[in-house]
Amino acid sequence: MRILNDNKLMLEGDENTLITFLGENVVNFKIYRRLEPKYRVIDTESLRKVKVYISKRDDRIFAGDGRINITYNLKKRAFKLSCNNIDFCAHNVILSNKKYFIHIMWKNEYVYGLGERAVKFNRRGLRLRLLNMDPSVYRANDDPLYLNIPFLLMIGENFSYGFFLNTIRESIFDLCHNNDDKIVVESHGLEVNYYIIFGRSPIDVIREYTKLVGRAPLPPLWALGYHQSRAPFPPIFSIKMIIGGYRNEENVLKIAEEFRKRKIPCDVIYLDIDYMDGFKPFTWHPKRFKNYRSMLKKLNRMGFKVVTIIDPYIKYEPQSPMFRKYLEKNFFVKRDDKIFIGYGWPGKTVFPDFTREEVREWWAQLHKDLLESGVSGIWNDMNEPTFNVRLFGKKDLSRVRFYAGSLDEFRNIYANLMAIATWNAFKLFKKNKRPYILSRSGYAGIQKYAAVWTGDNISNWSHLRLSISMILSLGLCGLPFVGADIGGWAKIVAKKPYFARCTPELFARWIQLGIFYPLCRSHSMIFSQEPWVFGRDVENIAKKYIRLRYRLIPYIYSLFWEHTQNGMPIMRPLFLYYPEDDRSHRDDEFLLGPFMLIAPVLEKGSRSRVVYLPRQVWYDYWSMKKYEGGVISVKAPLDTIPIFIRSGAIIPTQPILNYIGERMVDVTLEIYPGNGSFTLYEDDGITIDSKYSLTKIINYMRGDKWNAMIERRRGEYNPRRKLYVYFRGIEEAEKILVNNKNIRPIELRRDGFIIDIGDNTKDIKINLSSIKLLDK
Ligand code: MIG
Repeated sequence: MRILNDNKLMLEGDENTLITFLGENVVNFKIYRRLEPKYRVIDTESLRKVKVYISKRDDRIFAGDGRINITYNLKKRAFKLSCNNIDFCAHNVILSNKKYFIHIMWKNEYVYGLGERAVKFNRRGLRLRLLNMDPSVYRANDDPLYLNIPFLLMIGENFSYGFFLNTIRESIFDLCHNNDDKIVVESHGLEVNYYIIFGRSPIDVIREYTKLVGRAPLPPLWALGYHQSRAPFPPIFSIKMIIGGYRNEENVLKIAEEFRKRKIPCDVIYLDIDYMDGFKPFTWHPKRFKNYRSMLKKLNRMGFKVVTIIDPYIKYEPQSPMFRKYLEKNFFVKRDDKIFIGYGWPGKTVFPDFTREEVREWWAQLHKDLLESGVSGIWNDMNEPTFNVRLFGKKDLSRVRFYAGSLDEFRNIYANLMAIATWNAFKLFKKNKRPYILSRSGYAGIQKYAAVWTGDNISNWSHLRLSISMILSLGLCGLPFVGADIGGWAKIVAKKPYFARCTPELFARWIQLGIFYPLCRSHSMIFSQEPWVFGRDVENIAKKYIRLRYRLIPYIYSLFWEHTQNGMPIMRPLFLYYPEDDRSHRDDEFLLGPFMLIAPVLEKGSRSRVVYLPRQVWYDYWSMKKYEGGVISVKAPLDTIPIFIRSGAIIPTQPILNYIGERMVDVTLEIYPGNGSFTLYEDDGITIDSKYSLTKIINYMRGDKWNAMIERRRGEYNPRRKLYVYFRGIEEAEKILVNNKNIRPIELRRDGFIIDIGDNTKDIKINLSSIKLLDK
């Protein structure tokens, strides 16, 4: 072994081993007979470089940077990694039959990750294949699905570590399935390339992992509002038959008006495949959407954004000169040397070959009219890619290939490449406005370009529950902006035939959970799932919760900013904060940001819930009842989802709006007894290079004194709002001092009071003395 330069080691032999130490506890291993750069997801060396030492004793080589140390056993050809004197990873690598096998010792209980999966949250005991596929409606345990990510997050007894397989190719992860103490990763090709990330806590691992693969940029603020969508019946039998969907201009406008009339906040309306002419992307139906421009204008004026679906399809039209031109340019996926013709919604279809840059540029250009006439977002579906939508008749996909290589080698990255093309379209036609792209498929890194949703779920209770672990897992894998179709999408499940219409009760439970999804979208096939279709009671429940979502926007937006800083997801499993607490390893509860614990009701007919609260003080959001942690049981009538607030929480809120940006609004900081801190992020919410402002808030209690410090706003953006502070959980305070001046609350509430602190162009110190907390 020799040192190549400061942070690289090389071990030559039958296989070459190149080890690169990257800042903050990250090590990259490249073991190869032949380097295969085109199959890597990332080629980053951008992390802080460190200096490594190396020494040899007997048949052992020791190397490291002083923090992470590697011992290589020459005889056994095995690596041992330790950090801060914790031995955290022992593994070896074997090449066999043009595949590399990485054997990792893992005796501990918890293994998370691998992206979007409908299997159990803790993956221990499973063997999983990573290849993007369209399951066309999935059920629990179907695997794989649309979106795979070769990242594992492992939680040990006093440490965590991450494993990222740096390949776009198919891989198989055996997670203690064949062997109880071993994870075996099977990777195709003559190079195996992986990163090992050490962390004291899982939060450290996520931070470093997302530094490698990239983080999601801030979304446009409106995308954090409520989204409404509906799908037509898939036109499998005849393209003339379409039912459901928002199938004409009047329909779309009607839906929009209903939201405003009923005062249910909503920002986004989706147009599914039936807005097009014969389902051809980049067309509008000449009759049903004849005046689409004026429709878009009206909607925009009412405060709605419109998102249109775009599938990776071009209808096979050999008679069209345009089509022939692109055919000649080799813009489409091939089979052997001929163009590959599959079936999409337009019928016979060809598929853009996004592995070519010219194709991505051409595809971006195709968005001109959509984006210039008032469409605000693009929804990419069928991008696994799905080559055949016919019910009967399989297409032979062997020998289908891209310019860059075979279908199997490149399909995992197809959706990312399509999203990049779409991202370029926004750059061209929306200039400095933030893109909004929603993608079904994807791979590591998709978060840099698109939000994702969990595809064709089913309107039943098991999918309500499944949505939690699916979104949590995507969050751990670096995708913060994720949602599941609220209410469930599929109504007919063909594989084991049954109907699954969303019931009023299920919708009520789903919407009260769904407002905490980072992406809050109701979508369904054929049957309406707008908040008012399930009767008065459920409409009121939906309204209550969608309004709560809008009240929480400043908090949620700040969490998206936090993701840009440290990679943290918006929706978080409890174990991120309490990794050593076995009972925090669960998927029937989760945290929204650091402060809100949500315990949804997941069973039909149930009107109460058993909740686990990690050891510390929590407040029931609704009643302000105090808990010290442990297992509790709470009432949960149909209009109530149990929510608990961590002591010391600081939650910035705003008034209810019909849509984001409707008017300027003030911000109220809801502060709970205890110690905590939070940073409020604000900007214009729309432009990529917006100026921004940061406000740090610190909350602390000492004896009968409660203090809060709202620091001077930093940054160049002037949010032009006032700040209020709502102290919750307090009965009275003898004195309220704001920067040493006595003031009075502007409003008294049952469970606290609100004070006006104006603006924070200067530091603001609030001192409450001789306080009496609510005693519940
Ligand atoms: O199966 O465009 O996941 O959200 O409504 C049909 C029609 C194809 C699948 C998507 C779904 C969408 C539907 N599409």
